[in-house]
Amino acid sequence: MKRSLLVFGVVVAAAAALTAVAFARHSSTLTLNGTDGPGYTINLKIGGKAVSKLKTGTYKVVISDRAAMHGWSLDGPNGFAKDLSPVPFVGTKTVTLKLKAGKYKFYCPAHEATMFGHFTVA
Ligand SMILES: [Cu+2]
Repeated sequence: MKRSLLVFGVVVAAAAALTAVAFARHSSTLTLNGTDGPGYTINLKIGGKAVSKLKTGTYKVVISDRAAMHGWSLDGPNGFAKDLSPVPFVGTKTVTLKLKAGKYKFYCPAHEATMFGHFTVA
């Protein structure tokens, strides 16, 4: 008797957890993960994959700035320009960005010629 109640409780909890995940997928904004450093590297990924195309909309952007000598900036259409993590900063910055259609370039402001990447929002 006690065991069957426990099993029932676990099943109910699992169902509740699944429901919560289903809701989260539909209601929360997608997260983009940007990094700079160590070394001369800069990236922007979504779900572990390099970002190349995104749909227009609102995104949570989490930048992991791993080097004081590097930063993480983003340029886009119509004069869009955001310095998400300045050069001396090391740590994590989180911002919410509304991305409109166009071409975007992320780069390190100190080494823009070699540390950059592009993606398109459509
Ligand atoms: Cu740099």
